Amino acid sequence: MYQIITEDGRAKRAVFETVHGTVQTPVFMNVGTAAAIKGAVATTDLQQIGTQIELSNTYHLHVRPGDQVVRQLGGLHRFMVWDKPILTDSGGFQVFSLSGLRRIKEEGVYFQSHVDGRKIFMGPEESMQIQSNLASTIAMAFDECPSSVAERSYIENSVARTTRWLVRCKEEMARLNSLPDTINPRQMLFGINQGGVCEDIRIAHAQEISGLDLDGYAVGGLAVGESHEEMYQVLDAVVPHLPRNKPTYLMGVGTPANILEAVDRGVDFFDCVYPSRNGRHGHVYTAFGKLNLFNARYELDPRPIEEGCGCPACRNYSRAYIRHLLKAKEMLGMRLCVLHNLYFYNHLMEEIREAIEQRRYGEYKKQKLAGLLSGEQ
Ligand code: PRF
Ligand code: ZN
Repeated sequence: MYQIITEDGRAKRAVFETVHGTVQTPVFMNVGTAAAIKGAVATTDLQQIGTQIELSNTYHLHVRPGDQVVRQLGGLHRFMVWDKPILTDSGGFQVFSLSGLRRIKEEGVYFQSHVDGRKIFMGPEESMQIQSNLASTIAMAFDECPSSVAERSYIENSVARTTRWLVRCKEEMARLNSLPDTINPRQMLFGINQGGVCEDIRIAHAQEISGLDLDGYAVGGLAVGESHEEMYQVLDAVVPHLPRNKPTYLMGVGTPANILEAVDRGVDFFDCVYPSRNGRHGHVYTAFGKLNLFNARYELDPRPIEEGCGCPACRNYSRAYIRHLLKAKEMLGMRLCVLHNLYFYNHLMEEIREAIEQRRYGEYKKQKLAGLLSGEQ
């Protein structure tokens, strides 16, 4: 159940209730693709950095260790020891971004595993079955994310097929949820809007899928090479055509600035590899922009990554020490940077929620963006 608490312009502050607990939105989902947050971050760490919901991938877990293995161990929550909500992405996008050889047909996608090259078929039913075995809180519909340079005619055909796949996902999910041995019989399904940067296709698709009464709606196919301005224009056009009384999820986005702008356009769920990926490379977020801790200027810097930050890295360690760990390729260096970055994103969302509640989101966004762009300290 999704309930809006406060609206400020188009920004929404809401609560989303699931079988695994309540999510306060807007929220940033921490990415644990293969049932682990990269950078040696344990689920016990997530409790400390304010993570509300974790995201894993159908495709990766199907390939390794196999969704049947996860199912036999009681589902993803028990497997990775995380009792809060988990969203699983459907595999569609990962098939397109990871697998070299693939063939898209009406029934689904034929492709080769990026791990061992074995042939795999995945369609809407397979994706739902895998996600049901993983027993995530929220399953994503199986979609196609067309390339950012795809022709209009290709996008039209692709979006029409994604709609037919969505109907099949909904039917299969209902069937799986009614089976006696399903681990999470209350698994939810989010549909995914596609259409590249063609606003008319996007709007028509949004209107079509809004009628399916799903648990939430995602905007996919963005942040795949178009400009930030184009992405904001698509959000301006399409979000008003998605149900306002359901959560809206912008898939794979993005920078702190992208999130601030998207919240202002009515988005309430986000996920992105940036905080964990950047952290593994020693790039850390602050209110004044990103720092590269490999930079020589931090060699003797006794300050924490960010003054006043409550994360496990900043409460204990200096920039100089973390820089040393990174240079010495000590795993702890990466780990501390990832913990700081995830805390930064989770904390940003907390500030965003507070600003909406106090109906000062516009002013907050302006100030926050100015700080983020002000450059390295
Ligand atoms: N579809 C799915 N997952 C995704 C995307 C999509 O379009 C994107 C696009 N930014 C990220 N993750 N299923
Ligand atoms: Zn910190």
